[in-house]
Amino acid sequence: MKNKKHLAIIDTPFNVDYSNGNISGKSVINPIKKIKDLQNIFEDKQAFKNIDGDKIIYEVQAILPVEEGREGGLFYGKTIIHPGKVGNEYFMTKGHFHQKVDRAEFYWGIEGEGMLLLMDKNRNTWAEKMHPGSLHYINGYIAHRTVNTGTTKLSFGACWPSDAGHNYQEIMDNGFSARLKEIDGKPQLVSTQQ
Ligand code: M6P
Ligand code: ZN
Repeated sequence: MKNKKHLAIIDTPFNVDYSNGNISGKSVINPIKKIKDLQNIFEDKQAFKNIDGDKIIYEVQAILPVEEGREGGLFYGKTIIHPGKVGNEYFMTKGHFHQKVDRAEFYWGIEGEGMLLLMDKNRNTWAEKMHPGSLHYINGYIAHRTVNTGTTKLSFGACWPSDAGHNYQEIMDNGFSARLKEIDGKPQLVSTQQ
């Protein structure tokens, strides 16, 4: 039959549970980052060694409807960072610039309390508070890392262009210019610059 698709009503391909941001649907990928995947991310090397390498620090669910690197598409994700610290530094993501460095991204808070750490090309670093309902526009050229400063899991959503890519190397080599640590019982941004 001609024009069959034109009149079709089809099943919803993806669903989001708004109580916790969980994504379901075909081809949801679920990468997991354990402490052993996060070498050289945290400052306190001794505290890092004392944690079981298989301990899960964060988990991502993502829908990549087009091939990564292709121009014009959008990706959608949810990240859960478990609560905890390495020494006095909170659990956090690796953090990245985009490989196509001008590409932007939205993040939004779903569950828990945290901070979005942002750093520009001149290594100026600042943090935005994340909480359920917080919305964050991350401009191109800005490195971004999320930190769970609370005692429960931090969940947040993300939407980014399919050709953005991840540049982890810059952060692996030089880190951010500040770290989020618990000092006197509260989160504080501590400069790493001399
Ligand atoms: C968000 C998005 C993803 C990213 C993930 C984890 O869901 O920004 O692109 O992969 O957070 O962050 P990272 O890649 O820095 O570990
Ligand atoms: Zn990104």
